[in-house]
Amino acid sequence: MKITTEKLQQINAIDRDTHQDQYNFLASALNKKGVDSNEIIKKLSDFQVAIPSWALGAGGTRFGRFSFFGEPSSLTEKIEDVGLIHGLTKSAGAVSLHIPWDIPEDYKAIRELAASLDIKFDAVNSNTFQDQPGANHTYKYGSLCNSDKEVREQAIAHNKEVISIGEQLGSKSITVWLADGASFPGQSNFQRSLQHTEDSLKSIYSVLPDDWKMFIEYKPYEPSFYSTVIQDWGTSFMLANACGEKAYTLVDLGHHLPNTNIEQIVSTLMWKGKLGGFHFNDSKYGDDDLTVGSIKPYALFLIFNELVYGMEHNPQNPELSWMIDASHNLKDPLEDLIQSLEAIISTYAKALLIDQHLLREAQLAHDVVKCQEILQDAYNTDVRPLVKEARSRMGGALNPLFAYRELKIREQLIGERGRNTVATGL
Ligand SMILES: [Mn+2]
Repeated sequence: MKITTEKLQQINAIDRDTHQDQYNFLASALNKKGVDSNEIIKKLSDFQVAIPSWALGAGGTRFGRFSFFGEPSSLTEKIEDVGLIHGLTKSAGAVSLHIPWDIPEDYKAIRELAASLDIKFDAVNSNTFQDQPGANHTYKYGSLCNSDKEVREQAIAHNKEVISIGEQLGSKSITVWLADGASFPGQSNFQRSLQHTEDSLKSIYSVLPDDWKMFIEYKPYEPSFYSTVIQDWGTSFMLANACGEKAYTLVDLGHHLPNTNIEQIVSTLMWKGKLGGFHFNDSKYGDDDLTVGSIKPYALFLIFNELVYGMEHNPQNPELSWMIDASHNLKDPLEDLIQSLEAIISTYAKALLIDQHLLREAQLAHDVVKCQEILQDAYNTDVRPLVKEARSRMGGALNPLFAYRELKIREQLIGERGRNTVATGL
């Protein structure tokens, strides 16, 4: 299905007057503080977040998976779903494919479909955390870190193939996340595992096209419960440096132990010019993959503060690759993604409102109270009219979730695809 401009405008008309009043009020209040709302709107409009192809169906837990009706059952349908989200939000202009779940059968047709929906191909993701049917070797005891050379070579060859698939789509980066690790003390030798991983990553890096980046993702535990080879940002940073200038660290919000100061990690990496990718989600306990902003919205704001600071002050750091990496077990995946996008753009808007000049003065004066006031003044601003205005100017929905339900998108998808379709993924 496709969303027609006419239908969307009819739905936007319901809230148009109220929105206009609220936007005028906020723009005027910001103007008095010396903030140009048009500049903020421009930045919000430019902020595009990739949707991973595995997030369009219902996810599961290790106990079970309950399908959501009308799930996309092919890569074409997945890209169409991203097109629906992008059509409403205007902030999901990219898709991140997972190989081998999403190998295109017809590259030209897939490229054309994505282009027609204004969707780019963001990072491609390799998968060495599962064994594929017919594979010669198992990843049960690790992939790039494995003590068996033949296993490592199979995993390296897969990553190289993922790069070549990405090249045919116009992708410019590969994300490597490894499940490699050990669940019991003594199971493996830390130094040998790390050495193998570094050598394997260097081999993958050696075929990376000049205009590509390699993102190395870290995670402290799970699926291994004693040690993970790439456990933290320091290990990822070290490996990225060993590979070369096109290799970067990727921060996934859920891949930290409780209470880790993620904003400080972000800041350090950007200062060193080594933050390449960023995965959004939220968590209460571990890698919970919950809707962005649903548990710790203030923590997200503090992270965005450092991202905004880095984007303005660290030209040594490249443009970041943004992606939502969440799993939807209970909600309609498309509604959940819309909620995540709303949280991301709103929090970005709040971070853009932080008066960095005043903050610096307060920091230099050691006025700790004022520093906190400056941050919380921005955080407590209701930025929703700014976000709505940005979306509306780009031709999106004033209220994407309301429009999604008014348009009866899920009902139409079930009508087209049937109730019992199942998307590939975990
Ligand atoms: Mn991730």
